Amino acid sequence: MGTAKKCLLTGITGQDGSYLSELLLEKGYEVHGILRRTSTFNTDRIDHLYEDPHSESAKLFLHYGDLCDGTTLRRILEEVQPTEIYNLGAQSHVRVSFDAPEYTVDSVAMGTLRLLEAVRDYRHRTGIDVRYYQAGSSEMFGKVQAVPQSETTPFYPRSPYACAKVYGHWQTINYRESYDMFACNGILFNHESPRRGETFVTRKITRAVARIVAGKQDKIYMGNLDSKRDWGYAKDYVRAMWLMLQQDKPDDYVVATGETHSVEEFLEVAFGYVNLNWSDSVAFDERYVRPAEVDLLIGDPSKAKEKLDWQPTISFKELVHLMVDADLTALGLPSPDGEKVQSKTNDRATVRNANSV
Ligand code: NDP
Ligand code: GDR
Repeated sequence: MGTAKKCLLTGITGQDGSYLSELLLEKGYEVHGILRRTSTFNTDRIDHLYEDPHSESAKLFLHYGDLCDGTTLRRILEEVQPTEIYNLGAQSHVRVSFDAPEYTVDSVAMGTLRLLEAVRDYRHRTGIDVRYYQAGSSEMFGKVQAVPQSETTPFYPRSPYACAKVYGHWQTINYRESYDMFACNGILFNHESPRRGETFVTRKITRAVARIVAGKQDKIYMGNLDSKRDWGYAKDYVRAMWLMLQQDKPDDYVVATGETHSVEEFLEVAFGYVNLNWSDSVAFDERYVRPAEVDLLIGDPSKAKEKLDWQPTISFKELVHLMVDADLTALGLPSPDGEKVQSKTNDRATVRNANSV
């Protein structure tokens, strides 16, 4: 390992972890990621970045660990000695958090606390001025208190996941204020991509569109189509994470597009792109309805625009098209007119067997 700036990511195998790793490698960082041990490989989103660690040119290194295991987090910090830490790891599915609340809260809330405590001690012992990013979520706004939602809008979380994220948010502020730690909260609104997990609504839809075109599926079962989300492109959003840690002072930022669309609108654009009518293929299944819903999210990204000089580069329609294109391409099908969008992003779909989405 050389003298490059070192960063450590939890959640490196997830959607955001993969895009952030790409960005940090491009910027010359040595990237270290925490990987959960699983019985099958879970690294498909980062395989294209991985090189044999014995190679001189290797810049990406993986370490087995878990946010539920504080001892290992401490050991990895000591080993890696990073100057930037991005806490992206989480049981991140809102619907699943109602089924598995204890585990969700352990990984999301307690996991954040374990990591912050480990960082605090590591910083104290080594004197390294480490910078910390906390992956906060628009889900924290939950039940609408104001429109659009900004850094000053009160939280009203509506799921075990969102409650856990609120805890992580406030602990991050507490560590910043109590220990003078460079710690930032990103309050990120939904961001999507061809690497989005197959059980989140956008990817579930674009994957189904491609499979319906391919004749592999005829129906898609869904829950509430009325909720509205502020959907952006994940590659844009990881840039904002990095920018937060490059500022003179730590702060909290909303990252969003400032536009909102319903799930039904997403269906319309995705099915319309391949000349299909969504209502011919969509059926209702109660299992996808949440005990409490978040009806309307729309972010105000003014602060990120002004202070970070950040803005989104992909529109809602482009995002939907690029995701459908990527899912069509993954099945060997041509895209309707996606050349344009795909060449803008050069993004490909992660392909896995997901039978129960
Ligand atoms: P993903 O679900 O795609 O990835 C989650 C990552 O966390 C995976 O690498 C997963 O590992 C890892 N992970 C899960 N449980 C643990 C654990 N106990 N210990 C360590 N790692 C764990 O999420 P995204 O990439 O979409 O999101 C990244 C972060 O940003 C998450 O914290 C999410 O809650 C938050 N967020 C996401 C938004 C979005 O729209 N995408 C918006 C706002 C916030 P494995 O691959 O093994 O499952
Ligand atoms: P969300 O994303 O809960 O906003 O959390 P998701 O894509 O799961 O749901 C968005 C909206 O779509 C509705 N919906 C369905 N959702 C899923 N998953 N499956 C369905 O079949 C379906 N039918 C309708 C939902 O009810 C909801 O209103 C995501 C995650 O990435 C979080 O980790 C992150 O913090 C927030 O975004 C910001």
